[in-house]
Amino acid sequence: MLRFLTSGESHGKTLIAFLEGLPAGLPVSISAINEELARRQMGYGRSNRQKIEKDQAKILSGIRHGTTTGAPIALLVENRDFSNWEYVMSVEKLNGLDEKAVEQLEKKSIKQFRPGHADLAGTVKFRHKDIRDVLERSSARETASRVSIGAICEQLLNYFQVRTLAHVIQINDVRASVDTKALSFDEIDTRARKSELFCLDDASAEAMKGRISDAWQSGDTLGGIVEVIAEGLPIGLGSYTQWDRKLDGRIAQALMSVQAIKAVEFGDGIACSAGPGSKAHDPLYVGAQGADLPFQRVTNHAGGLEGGMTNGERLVVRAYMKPIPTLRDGLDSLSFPDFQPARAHYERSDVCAVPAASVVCRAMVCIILTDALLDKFGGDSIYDVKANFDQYKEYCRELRKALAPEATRQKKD
Ligand code: EPS
Repeated sequence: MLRFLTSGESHGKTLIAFLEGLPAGLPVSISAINEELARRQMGYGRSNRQKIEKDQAKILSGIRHGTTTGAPIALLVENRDFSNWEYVMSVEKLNGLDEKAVEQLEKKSIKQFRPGHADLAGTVKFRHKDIRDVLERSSARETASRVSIGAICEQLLNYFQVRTLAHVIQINDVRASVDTKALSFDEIDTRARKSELFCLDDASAEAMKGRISDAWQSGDTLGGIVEVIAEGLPIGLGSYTQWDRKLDGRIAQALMSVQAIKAVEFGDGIACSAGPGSKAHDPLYVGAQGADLPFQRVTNHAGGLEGGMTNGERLVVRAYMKPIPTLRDGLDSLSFPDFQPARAHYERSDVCAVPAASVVCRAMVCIILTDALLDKFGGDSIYDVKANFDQYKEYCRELRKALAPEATRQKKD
């Protein structure tokens, strides 16, 4: 079983992450991790915090000479902003405060809840005396840890020719007018990587930027939709045999755990719920000789998952992000600890973090897919995993070979 944990506060000294359960012998590129961290910091509409941070993962254990050892991996990402928060985030009890410390503590104290954030429930639940104890850990800054872990997992997936990408399909009410079903993996990936907003359609991206500028002017924030795609997945990752082994459920949980994600959709799940069964499912036909799988699909409404398992088609999952709840003018709220009417607290914040969320969502999908792949093919060494994987691929090819050549039928439109 793959396990990972993160630790760290938004303005504390560092973010920490642990990853346990990778096989030994996987080559890991640190620069590939740092490239993903840099992408997470991109996107039009981010706060000035991103000018301070230059996220880099420092691997502390579990990798030697560029290769996993099978031991737990520990890594850290420094918060450069910590130098401005030394007193506020001090681990030691503060005694005999000087003027600078008193000023910093007063300036950074939070006395009003932000509706939509974890502030209210978190403060009550943990009986905190300071809302900051909630804000610091509930902040999306923590996603830098997840992206680091996801970027390591992605390298395991790539080892097995499984590729993943993410792109932005909507910001506010502007939807990219691109049908990704008609595009190859490489086309989608290349176009997303060229765009400042990771959006495939330049005209929509310009309109999205306009919406973000307007929101910034008016002190508002914007949400949107991101799509994660995975290709090259073997058939049968996940399982139908128990509720918590279902891969769609596990991916949905992982995506819903990303800050501000409020809904998840696989394939054409939402549209299909309004139509008949005859239009909702994906007819099968026999694939060409030499193909990895004997079965092909006319459509992919299921988004690559049936019965909680991969079915060999492209995995397509969308995550819906609400607008960030930290608003410049604040909503009507209550003060703490006296619960009097007050405007919500405002602290420097992003106007729109949808592009960043696409990087985080891809990382989460990579983590869950890696776990599912190791669950099916796992071994202590990458060579054991590869042997199991290759043997299963061969079994799938044999299924096709057993069919008469004339069994191949043309794909219907
Ligand atoms: C966040 C609030 C802001 C964001 C932060 C997430 O923090 P700050 O007040 O320090 O600017 O910038 O995101 C990051 C720091 C990051 O690296 O993504 C929140 O409340 O979730």
